[in-house]
Amino acid sequence: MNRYIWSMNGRPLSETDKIKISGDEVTRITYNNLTMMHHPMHLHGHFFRVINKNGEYSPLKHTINVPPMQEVTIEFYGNNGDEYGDWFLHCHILYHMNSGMDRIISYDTPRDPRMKEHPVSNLINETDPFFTWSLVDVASHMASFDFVASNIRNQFNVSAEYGWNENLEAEVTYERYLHDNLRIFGGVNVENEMENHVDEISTTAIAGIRFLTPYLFNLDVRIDSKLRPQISLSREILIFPRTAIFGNYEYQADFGWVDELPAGDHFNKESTWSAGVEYYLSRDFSLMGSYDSRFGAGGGLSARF
Ligand SMILES: [Cu+2]
Repeated sequence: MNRYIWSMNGRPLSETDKIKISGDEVTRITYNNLTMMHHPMHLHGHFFRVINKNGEYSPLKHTINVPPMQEVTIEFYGNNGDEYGDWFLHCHILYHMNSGMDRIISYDTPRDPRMKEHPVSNLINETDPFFTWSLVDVASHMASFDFVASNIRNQFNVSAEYGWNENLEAEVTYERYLHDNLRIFGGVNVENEMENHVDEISTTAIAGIRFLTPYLFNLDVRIDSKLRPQISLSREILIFPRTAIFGNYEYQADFGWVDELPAGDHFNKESTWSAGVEYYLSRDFSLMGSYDSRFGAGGGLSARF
């Protein structure tokens, strides 16, 4: 599952200032839709002219659909100086609106005093909510749990995997989005020290970067508090309408900088990988089968909520 964010000029409402306009001038806005979806753009409190080939007979509208990869230009004149204060401009697909595809158009006049109870910050907060989602896998070889809470810039992750052969890994991280695809993270990782035994648990602090690469690979580069660098790469690909394959590869190097390595070793490595297939039964449930180098092979059920 992925985050869901919409913006205008690459910026969601919560990261912009008002667009200042003057009631004495014609304001012209050109929408360039570089997405593959329609965006019906609505401006509150105005009828604007849609500039098209009809010249003087250009239609007056309060909402104009901007089709994928099309350009639409509108203009308006502050209703001949009658308008003042702040006006909301937004995509009328409500889940685009709620995730940042909006602006506030503001005349160079005082705000309407009746709007005192409704500061702009309320509106902005409404377009930057936290969304949460979870995933539970229960299979013959392992069980896992993932939880994500995310708004535009911040994300909290909890994940845990337990193999019935007594292998465990759990992680809590906070991520900060620097860019759509790049974030820095820090947190805590818990893992069993010895293979197939959970009586010795190692807890480390971790920090690194996560990057969604071209072709949608999830790259995770990190170092832990025992100064062990680790890189991992994962990807899920939908190969049929309800069938996806997925894989994950993880490589950790240990140069013995903090914990001494056994018997005079100077270098230790640990690589783990998994690969599997998932069949979507419904929005909430999937059948899955996978092989994991720690847990072995098995199959089971995934639930999303
Ligand atoms: Cu939209």
